Amino acid sequence: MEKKTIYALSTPLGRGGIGVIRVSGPDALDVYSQMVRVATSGSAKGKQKEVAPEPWKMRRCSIVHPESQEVLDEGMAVFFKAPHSFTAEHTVELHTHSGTALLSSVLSSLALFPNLRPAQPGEFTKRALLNGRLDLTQVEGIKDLIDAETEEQRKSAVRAVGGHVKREMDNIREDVIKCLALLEALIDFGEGEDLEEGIYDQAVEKAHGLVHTIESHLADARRGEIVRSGIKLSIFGPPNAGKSSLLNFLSQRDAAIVTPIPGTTRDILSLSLDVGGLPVIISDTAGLRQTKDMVENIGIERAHQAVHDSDVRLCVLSLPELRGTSSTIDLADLAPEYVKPLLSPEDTCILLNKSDLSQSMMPETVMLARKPLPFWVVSLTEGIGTKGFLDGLQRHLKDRYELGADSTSTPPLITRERHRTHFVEALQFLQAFLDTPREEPVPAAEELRYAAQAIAKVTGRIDVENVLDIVFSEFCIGK
Ligand SMILES: Nc1nc2c(ncn2[C@@H]2O[C@H](COP(=O)(O)OP(=O)(O)O)[C@@H](O)[C@H]2O)c(=O)[nH]1
Ligand SMILES: [Mg+2]
Repeated sequence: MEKKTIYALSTPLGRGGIGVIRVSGPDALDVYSQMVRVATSGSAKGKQKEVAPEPWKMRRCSIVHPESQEVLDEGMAVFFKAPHSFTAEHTVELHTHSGTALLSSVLSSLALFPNLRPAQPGEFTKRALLNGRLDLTQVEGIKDLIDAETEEQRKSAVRAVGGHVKREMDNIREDVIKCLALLEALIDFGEGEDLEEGIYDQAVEKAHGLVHTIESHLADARRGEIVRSGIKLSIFGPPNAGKSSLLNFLSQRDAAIVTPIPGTTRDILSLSLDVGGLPVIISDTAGLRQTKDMVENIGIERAHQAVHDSDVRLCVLSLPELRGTSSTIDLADLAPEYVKPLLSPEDTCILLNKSDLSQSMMPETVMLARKPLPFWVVSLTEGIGTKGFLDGLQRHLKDRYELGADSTSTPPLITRERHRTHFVEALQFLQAFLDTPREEPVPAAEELRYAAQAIAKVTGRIDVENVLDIVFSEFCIGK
């Protein structure tokens, strides 16, 4: 027989203040009755006994071995009665002190119960999903919340766990189904006889609105996905400009080798940093130049790839080596030839380094293809301008990626490629609906059904909708 009740240690294994062991399933109460002993006011001093648990109430107790009744630890226990638990099943939590031998004595006691088995990874959450307590976007949110390393990642995950994504997706899906309901009514009852005129037009209008909504969610520059996985920032430029010095400055340690010899950095060196709450993965790359050195050439090829793959390109140039005389630096003229192909006006910021060696006047604008680029002037070795640069970079990244810290920007809905794929799919079906001639309502309705299914895949809600219910609840059909 399949063992339906699962157990696992929910806190990290090892020494700590407390450890929490979770048991979920139909036999969870057995664990409570055999392993939890509570001192009651009526019992003799020091004498503890088995009591029926009061749901959702934490109790001070002894946790005992289910057979020998030997006390394993003094702790706490709580019983969550189905369906009001995380998994929607009966759940018992045993809170003990945390130590390896102690925890394994509790876990091996649980193994003695014939109907219990250890949980698989994520199985408690999987049950919560299967029992309808959470949808897929909330499950993903829980994982992201646990994995969150920066403030913005945490905020985004909390929104998903709280059902923000689910609600939004459900709304969109409901609108598609309303659209479908109009068509179904039309197919079943025929326009102009039992139904009012203009039903098809209503459906088309709704579908246009949906296309607009979905398109605006898709046009989010992948902000949500980027913050979830980390903003990829590549440092590139000619040799000896100070790229590796910059990486070391940002990471506040000597991660990269810095020497006056051009061509020192050959392979890509990446580090994860928290920049003002945003997760940033910074890569230092080999300096771009012409060389016969085979290893360096491979490094340069990798540098190109890294720059192309990055979300933000930070180009480091040596200020004294820029020959300009005016206060405007036009990179189309002045940037080194090997660097030019990697400068893209949308994604590039410029760091002008070695200001301590520069005699010329301070640049006021840095241009590329008539577009001003964000830029900063520093001396990394002398520590001049570095504070302004850090603040500026932080502001630049926040403007691009921050998730609704101020009330003007709405946080992006899409935080995963998976969501995007289904959204694009839904959009295509809606377009197909709009492209279907209105004389063919049956295939047109089919496209809408697919669109609704595509959105349902985001939340994992793929049950069959009773479209007729909506038809009857929303309009009055004949008499
Ligand atoms: N004078 C001066 N030298 C610097 C500055 N930043 C870096 N350097 C020096 O320039 C050389 C090359 O630096 P590195 O970071 O290895 O450059 P990379 O080749 O671009 O990675 C080293 O000798 C650094 O000490 C600066 O702001 N001023
Ligand atoms: Mg270097």
